Amino acid sequence: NLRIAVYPGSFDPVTMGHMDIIQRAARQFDILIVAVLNNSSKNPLFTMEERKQLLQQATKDLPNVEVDSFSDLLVNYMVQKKAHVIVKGVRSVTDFEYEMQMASINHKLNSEVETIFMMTNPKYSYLSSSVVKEIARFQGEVVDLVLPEVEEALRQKFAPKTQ
Ligand code: COD
Repeated sequence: NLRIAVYPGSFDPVTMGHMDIIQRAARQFDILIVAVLNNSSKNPLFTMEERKQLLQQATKDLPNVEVDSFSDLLVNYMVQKKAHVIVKGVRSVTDFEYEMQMASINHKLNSEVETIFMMTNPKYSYLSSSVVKEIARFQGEVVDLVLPEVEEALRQKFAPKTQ
């Protein structure tokens, strides 16, 4: 019986904060599926394909980590993947309140699914994809906040348009 966990998110783009959770969660389960939400209501900077590709590069040395996407309710996706554990990262009280509500709803929808929380690495407690995008938009330094491939991808997204 494999212990399969899902780490869901937008990953727009993947940050060192996400990577820290991925590495730690991968040690706790047989298989960790990093699942990118295909959310039509959000307006992502990176396409689904780009977000998945960046995650695949970032996790290529972690043999028990898979990258996938979902557009369904998370609990339905969990059943489809035969996964029982949702992994969430918590940075703050604000994260906690939001995540607690999500965990309660998900438990109500499917009581076999367990949500576990991993505390952020204090090094990355301030770090989010939004912060990274904001800095990169204005040509600021994102070294140490994201992997080099992501830095390059951000540079290309925000490169001044040439005629
Ligand atoms: N340190 C630690 N954890 C972090 C850090 C950091 N620096 N940065 C982000 N995280 C954690 C977040 O807390 C989150 O757990 C995860 O990493 C992903 O973060 P994001 O920002 O990429 O993704 P979100 O928060 O936009 O993802 C939201 C979900 C996709 C998980 C959520 O919307 C969802 O499950 N949707 C599916 C529909 C559904 O089933 N909804 C629930 C019932 S209403």
